Parts: sequence; structure tokens; C-alpha cells
Amino acid sequence: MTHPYLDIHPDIAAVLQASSPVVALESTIISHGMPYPQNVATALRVEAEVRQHGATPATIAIIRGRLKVGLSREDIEYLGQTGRDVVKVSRRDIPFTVAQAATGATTVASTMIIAAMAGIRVFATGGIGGVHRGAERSFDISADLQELAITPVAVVCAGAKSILDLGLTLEYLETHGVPVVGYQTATLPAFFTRDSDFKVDYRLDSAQAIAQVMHAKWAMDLHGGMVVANPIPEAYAMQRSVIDPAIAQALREADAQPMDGKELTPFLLARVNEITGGHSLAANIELVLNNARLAAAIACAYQGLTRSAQPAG
Ligand code: PSU
Ligand code: MN
Repeated sequence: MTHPYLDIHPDIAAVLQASSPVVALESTIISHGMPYPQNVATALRVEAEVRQHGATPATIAIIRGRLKVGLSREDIEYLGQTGRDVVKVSRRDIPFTVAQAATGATTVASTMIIAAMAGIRVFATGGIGGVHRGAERSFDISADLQELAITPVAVVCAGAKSILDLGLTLEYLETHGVPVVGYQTATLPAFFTRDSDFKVDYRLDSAQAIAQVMHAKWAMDLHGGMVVANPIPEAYAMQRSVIDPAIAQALREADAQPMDGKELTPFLLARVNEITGGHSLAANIELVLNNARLAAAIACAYQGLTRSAQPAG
């Protein structure tokens, strides 16, 4: 749990020491996933939601070269205000950001790495990266998927946005032995919508059942993570007839201009937000809060299981 490059906020360190539940949260969703100032407000609300549901939130980023588990309000405000000008840090970028004492927002992949270093097993976000449409030509496959293959953290998300090729994303995860669990659903949710044309691997209906699978997986040293796909609450779900054309338009625009690998996802996220106006942003915020609640419940259940598995004394 200690590491020369790692700064765990003292409150979170105490909670981890006591084997109490902690939920990791990422920071690229703040800088690159939502516009300011809603991104900052949402980040703070998500932390509060985790707390209200019995776990301690740990928002993760790299601040002046330190791997931070638990951000200050100023850190969150800085990441939100600087937005897409903040460096987006995935696995590849971590050593450079650290060596150069720079500040960067962590993606799902790099947040998983830092969470695992700190001993945190549950992580809540909005959507994960995946295999992009046209990947057979572009080779654009998010490093998030490879991270899920090797790093032992359960990622609670609302599925993946259909800016991605959902079928190929599932195939990739299957190849790498990453289970995709549907929470109270047998179909893969597609972020803004509760379902898609694809099935999840397993449907589980309670946080306890999900925690039992995590516990079994890691007790057997089956390395790697898990995707827990949690559909957006019915009241905030969008119509496919609204969101699909917006995504199609954003993809056409992306096709028409040269773009660096890591710029594509932030571009698509921002354009979909702009094209659909406030509607998709409101949906986005609600699904993240919903994931924070489920992640907190899973973290509580998981800690209960690890405690009872420890020998008394
Ligand atoms: N999908 C979203 N919102 C996000 C992201 C993805 O709906 O904020 C962010 C996450 O941080 C994710 C990253 O890890 O984008 C994936 O980027 P890439 O496709 O370049 O790997
Ligand atoms: Mn990519």
C-alpha cells in the first residue's frame, strides 16, 4: 500500500488500513468527459454519493508528478477548469508524467493501475474505452481493455458508448478473459440507453453476488479485472432515435479531420454533448451517480467477504 510515487490521502489511508470500503474514481471524466463547470460539480456530487452509500471516495489523478489517491477541491477545480488542455494519462504516459513532475488526468486504465497500487478493488466511472468503429483499419483499441485484462479492479460503468464497436469490444474482452456482468440486466447497456443489441456474459442481481464473484476470482489468483455494466436509470435514459444520429454525426466529423489517437475519444464525447445539448449531459451525470451508488454497495459487500475470510485474531 505504500509506494515511493504514491500519495494516499491520510483519511483514505486510514480507511484502507481498517479494511473498510473505498471506491476509486477517475479524473479524465472530469477534464475530458464533461464541460466546465458541470464536470467539477459532478465530481464533487459523485464523491458525496459514494459517502452517502457507506464507502469512502478516492478520486485519482497525477498532480505535479505524484500519484494522488484522493484529490483536494483545488485539484478537482484545476482539472475541470483546464479541461482538454490537461494531459490525458493512460498506462503509457504514467512514467513521463511522474518523471517530469507534471499534472495529468487519469483514464480508466491508469486509474485502475493506481487504485490497485493503493489496494482499492472497486472503481466507478461513466463509460469505459473500447474497440473503436473501423478498428480493423485504424487499430484504435483503448488501453482500458488491456488493463482490464491484467489489473485486479472491478469497474462499474454504464456499458460503453456506441461511439465504439460494442460487438468487437465484447469479443476483445472475452479473448482476454474479462467477464462482463450485467447488473439486473442480461443485455449490455450502451451508456445513454439501457440496452443494446448485445448480451452480457452474466446477469447478477445484487451487489453481494457481484462481490462473491470478485472474491472468488482473486482468491484463485485469476488476474485482471471485471466490467460491471449498470444501466442508466429509466427516468434519464435517452431514445435511440435521439442519440444514434448524434453519434453518427460526431463520427462523420471525426472522419473528416486528421486526429491523433488519444484525441478521438475526447472529441467524440464533446461533440455528442454539443449536438444533443443539455439532454445527454444530464443523462451522463445521472448515470455516473447511479454507478457510484452501486460501486459503494459492491465495495461494502466485498470488504465484508474479505473480512470474514481472514482468520480470526
Ligand atoms: N467514455 C466516456 N467518458 C469518458 C471516457 C470514455 O463515456 O470520460 C474517458 C475515460 O477516461 C476512458 C477514456 O478511460 O476516455 C478512454 O480513452 P481512449 O479511448 O483514448 O482510450
Ligand atoms: Mn484510442
